[in-house]
Amino acid sequence: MTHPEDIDVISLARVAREVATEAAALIVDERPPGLGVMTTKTSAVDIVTEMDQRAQDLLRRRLGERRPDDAFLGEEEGSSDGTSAITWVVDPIDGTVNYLYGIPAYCVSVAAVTGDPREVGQWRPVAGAVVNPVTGERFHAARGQGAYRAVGAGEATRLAASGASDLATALIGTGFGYVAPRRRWQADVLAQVLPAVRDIRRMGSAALDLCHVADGALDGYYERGLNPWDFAAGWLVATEAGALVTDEHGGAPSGAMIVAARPGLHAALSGELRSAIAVVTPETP
Ligand code: LIP
Repeated sequence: MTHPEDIDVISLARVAREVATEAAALIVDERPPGLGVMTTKTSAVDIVTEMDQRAQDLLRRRLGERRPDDAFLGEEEGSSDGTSAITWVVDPIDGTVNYLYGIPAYCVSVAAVTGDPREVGQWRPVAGAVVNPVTGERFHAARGQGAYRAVGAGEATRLAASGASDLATALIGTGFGYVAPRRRWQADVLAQVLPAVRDIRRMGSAALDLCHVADGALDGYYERGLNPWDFAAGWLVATEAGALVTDEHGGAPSGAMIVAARPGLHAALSGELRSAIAVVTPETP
């Protein structure tokens, strides 16, 4: 098995950038007129369009061509094991509801990770890219090499997360799940957090939320309910831009909670979340 220090993270980041950019072009250029919902998953509002599947099929084909020994884990059907140290964790369209409604806040997220992305705390991203085809923003990072954003044909610029440390003047991103008990709990937590911060932004894509922590458009972000493909690439982009990305106790980020901000604000936001979670009605299954 390849040791993590022997992994060529710069090459992996180039692959992530190139395949994410190709898939991002596909979902815009080949979007059919009258695009509708192809199927649903956890609820009637947890939707999949034909372009989610087509984009994932393209990502899987390209990654199979360029990295045949690696494993693949995608949001939609069709994951596979590998023989190398790398698993590609992809969200073919993060922000699917925004995509369906034509709201310009959706992206393709591609990450190369070591470890098992199905096991909390047992994996980490080593390279990743997040591409918003509407704005032309291409966020990318390789472990230990910094985080960058390029727009259109422009040069990539290095990113640095916001230096905000005061929660009361911090702009915080978050998101909501697809089933009522989870949304009720999220609303209860939000009711505690909202008075303690500058304001909240709910943009509808975790990958873009994390990239906007990296570029300073958000001071911080938190959300419960994410899957590895929602945050794998954004986790690395935010980390390489100087943010701390953990759960609210400082452990590995997971579906239970992800908190992202520079260390000072991260501590204040995590404390606020722990206090809020302690007083709200526990989430019912
Ligand atoms: C989305 C996440 C977002 C969350 C949405 C949804 P999807 O992922 O990126 O943060 O709030 O409810 O889960 O479903 O568009 O890939």
